[in-house]
Amino acid sequence: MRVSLRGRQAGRRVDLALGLLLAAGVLTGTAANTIGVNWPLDLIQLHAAAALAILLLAPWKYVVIRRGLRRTRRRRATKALSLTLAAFVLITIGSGLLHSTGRVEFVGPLTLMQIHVGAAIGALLAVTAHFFGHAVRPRRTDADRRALLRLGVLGGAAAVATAAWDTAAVAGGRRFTGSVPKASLEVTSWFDDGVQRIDPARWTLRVGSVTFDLEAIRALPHERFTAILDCTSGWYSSQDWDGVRLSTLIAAAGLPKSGWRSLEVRSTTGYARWFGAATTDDVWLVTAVAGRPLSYGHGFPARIVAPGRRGFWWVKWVTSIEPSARPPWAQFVFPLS
Ligand code: HEM
Ligand SMILES: Nc1nc2c(c(=O)[nH]1)N[C@H]1C(S)=C(S)[C@@H](COP(=O)(O)O)O[C@H]1N2
Ligand SMILES: [Mo]
Repeated sequence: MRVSLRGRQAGRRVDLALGLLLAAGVLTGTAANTIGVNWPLDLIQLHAAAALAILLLAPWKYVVIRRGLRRTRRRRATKALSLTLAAFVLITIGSGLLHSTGRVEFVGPLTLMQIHVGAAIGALLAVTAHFFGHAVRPRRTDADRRALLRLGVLGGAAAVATAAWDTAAVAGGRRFTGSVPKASLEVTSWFDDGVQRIDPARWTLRVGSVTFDLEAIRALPHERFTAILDCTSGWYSSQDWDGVRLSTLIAAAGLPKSGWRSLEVRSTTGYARWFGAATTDDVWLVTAVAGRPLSYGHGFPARIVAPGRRGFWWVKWVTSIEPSARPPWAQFVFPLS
């Protein structure tokens, strides 16, 4: 009796720790995939440490799961859900570790990162359902000294495991975002935008009340600069771009200096992002990469280059740039289309 009670208590604590680690994985993963500038703290290493701590706890969880599966009282649906959850978590961690080696990028039609994030979302849904089945409520006694000591040991072991993984297996040249380097850009869409083959003679760009054709845009003062496109699908590439600062563009269009909070940059596909009024010096409308006009796939005739921001900000096939009353934070972190 006493033994089983203690066993169950331990199982509860393992579940609690696993739940927190999973949440930490989702938070650090999402942050690493949103943020384009380096932080003093390495998000991908924290992310890896959370995942490796889950693996370190797995043997204990395995014992708990086996006991649960043997219990005939427990409903089939509950058991199926537990196994689904375990599968999602293992796929998430496995695909993350595999991607970090830089050896595999695609599995069939999907990128490894799509599988990674998809499985993580699956795990999140399963853990929510699981929680409604049997909620783990933290108790004050969970945080006794021995438990905290164990947590410290787990943290230390996870840090050692992360450092070991980093030196033994991780691909060279990775950015702080976890992305691996590529010599040239890869034609990429956020979701399902197809490549647009725009006729340069018919393309126009609307900026406020002024409409530019391609010749007028090319006549604006261009600068050459280097910037890294870092896609959330897990690669990055440094390129030389020729473009016009948005501040120059809106001055040429005679846009009023105030009365708007962001520039709504929209693609012919409907894809849009809002750039804060204070950032127009650091965001570019570019017409060429590596000294040559953009190809159709990379946004011909004009696209955004936003140094320090992730690829999903770099709107391709731009056809309108309009002042907007929307503050830039009032958009979803990731594009919705
Ligand atoms: C929406 C949620 C998540 C996002 C957006 C995300 C994103 C990322 C990114 C950007 C990387 C870097 C790619 C690379 O290492 O090459 C990564 C790696 C990784 N992820 Fe996630 N992740 C998420 C959830 C999770 C969860 C829940 C776990 C674990 C339970 C996990 C485990 C890992 C592991 C083990 C790596 C490899 C870390 C390394 O050694 O570099 N991820 N993830
Ligand atoms: N119109 C439009 N622009 C877009 C996207 C999109 O789906 N539609 N995807 C973005 C994403 S996620 C990335 S990483 C870059 C990829 O640019 P590339 O195809 O030139 O490599 O374009 C961005 N611009
Ligand atoms: Mo991307």
